[in-house]
Amino acid sequence: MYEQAEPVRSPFSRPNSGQTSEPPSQPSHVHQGGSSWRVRHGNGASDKLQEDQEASPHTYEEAEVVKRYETRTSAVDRTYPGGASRGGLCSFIRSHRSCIAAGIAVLIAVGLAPLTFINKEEISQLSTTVDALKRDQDDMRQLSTTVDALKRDRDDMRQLSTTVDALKRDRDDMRQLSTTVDALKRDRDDMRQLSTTVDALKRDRDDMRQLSTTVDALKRDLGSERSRVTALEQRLQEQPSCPKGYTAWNGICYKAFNTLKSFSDAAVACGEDGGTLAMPRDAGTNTFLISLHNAVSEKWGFWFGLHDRREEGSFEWMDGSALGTYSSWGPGKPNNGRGDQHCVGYSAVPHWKDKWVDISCDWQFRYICQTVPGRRLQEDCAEVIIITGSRFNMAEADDGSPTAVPQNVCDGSPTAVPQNIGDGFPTEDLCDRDA
Ligand SMILES: [Ca+2]
Repeated sequence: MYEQAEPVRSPFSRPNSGQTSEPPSQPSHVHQGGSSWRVRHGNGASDKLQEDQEASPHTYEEAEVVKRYETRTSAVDRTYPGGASRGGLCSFIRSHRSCIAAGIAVLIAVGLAPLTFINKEEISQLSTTVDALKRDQDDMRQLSTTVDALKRDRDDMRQLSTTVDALKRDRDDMRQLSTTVDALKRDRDDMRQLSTTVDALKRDRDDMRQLSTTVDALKRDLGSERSRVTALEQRLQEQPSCPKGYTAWNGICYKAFNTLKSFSDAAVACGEDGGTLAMPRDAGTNTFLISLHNAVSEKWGFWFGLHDRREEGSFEWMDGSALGTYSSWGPGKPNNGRGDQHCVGYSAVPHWKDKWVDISCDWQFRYICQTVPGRRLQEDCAEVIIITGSRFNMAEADDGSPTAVPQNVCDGSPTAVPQNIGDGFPTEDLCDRDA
């Protein structure tokens, strides 16, 4: 039992224990100390034992050693019963000190030999264990370092995960933001198109305003034009028109008659229409008369109102005025051929076609008459009415309806002023020459 308890602490806590060779001291000291080490150290080490007693706690193994020692001392006491001869014992020990010491040394050597062997193995095993434990410790340290690093990595991973989550949220936010931006871009494009449309509508509105202004101006112009047209129509109705069959040219009415007459008879016929033979005093009128009579006949000549009946070579118009500077004589004309060519007309001969020629006044020619607008032909005058003392003729108006006209329009008299015809009534036919 001693060998089993001893190795637990001796190799490390007390490296020098067991190497002493001093004999044990008195059993009473050993017993009072309660430690196996005090047994081996003897009385000389009592002070040190006392320090060990105070410094080291009792252990189970030490208690066992003390118990065994007590057992031995009891046996010694029993070998020397009563202990009465303590002085004899001491003298015995002093006398046999060397022998006892030798015996104790032998005993110790015998007891420590296997212990030393066992301790070496145990030390070797413990050293191996310690090395293993040191390696384990190092491994643990490395493992701890690794764990710490892993913990840091884990923390980093957590932070990274947090960052990744934040980035994901940011990504989602960016996606939503991108979607919003796209929507805003579309809205912007729509706004631009809308703005363009609005601009176009504004231009259209401005155009409409201008158009409306133009329309208003045109309406005003139309109103004024209508008023002017109405006034012109009224003036036209008020202005006298040409007699039936006559055509107006520069305010004078002309007619080409497809009837053969001498110059004098033609002049009388024109007078019956309230006019005279035509008098082409200028080139325009002359051209108009040529077209007028050619429309009636291009194969015959036509009288017009020029003659030198009063004085040879002194041509004058029907109203007595001189020929003037304008003329349209044919080649070689006037030549007063045969000495009796005193009347003038348009020639139909190819050599003088539409030119003026002086010919005999007795020749049978067609003729052209002229009169003033408003004059009524006698055949159009139906009857005479007396209106407030004045004489009027009933005549045919332009639209064919009967109307009252001053008497002079029928006979060419210089009198007659139109009066109120509302209260007039027919009395007699003054267009009849007998009236
Ligand atoms: Ca003549």
